[in-house]
Amino acid sequence: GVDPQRGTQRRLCTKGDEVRLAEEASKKYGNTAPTIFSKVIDKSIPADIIYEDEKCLAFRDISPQAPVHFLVIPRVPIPRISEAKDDDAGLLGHLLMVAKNVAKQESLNEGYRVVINDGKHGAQSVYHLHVHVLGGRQMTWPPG
Ligand code: TR5
Repeated sequence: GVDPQRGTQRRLCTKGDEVRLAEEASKKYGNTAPTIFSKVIDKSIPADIIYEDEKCLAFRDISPQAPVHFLVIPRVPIPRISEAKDDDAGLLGHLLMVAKNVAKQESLNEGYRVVINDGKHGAQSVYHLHVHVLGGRQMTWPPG
């Protein structure tokens, strides 16, 4: 016979991963407005993606501030580091591990800068958490 539950189940299971992740994130973080990075994730706009896995991706910054400048972003749209939850700890650790692995892949053997901008004073412009990795030149301190 026909299981009336089955149609619903199937529809849930066949929803795109990005849609499902966005739904989960909006439950967790409130109204998570999609940003340009959602389009990078779903590949509706082009980006120079240099690494991806089931939790995150890394792509070159469109306006590089150093010879090598890439961003590591989670697939779930956490808006900013200040809104991360305790159970995001594993994911945040993963982003840093990916940052250092991709830095090695990019031959940043003499070091690099890892930056997360948060909010207005942090000069954050895209409200989808991202880890900047900059290298290939001497950095200075303090940053502007
Ligand atoms: O200022 P925060 O920390 O929010 O950094 C946002 C970064 O995203 C900046 O370094 C921008 O240059 C970068 N950005 C912005 C866009 C973009 C991008 N990197 C790659 N691809 C991008 N596309 C397609 N569109 C953007 N608006």
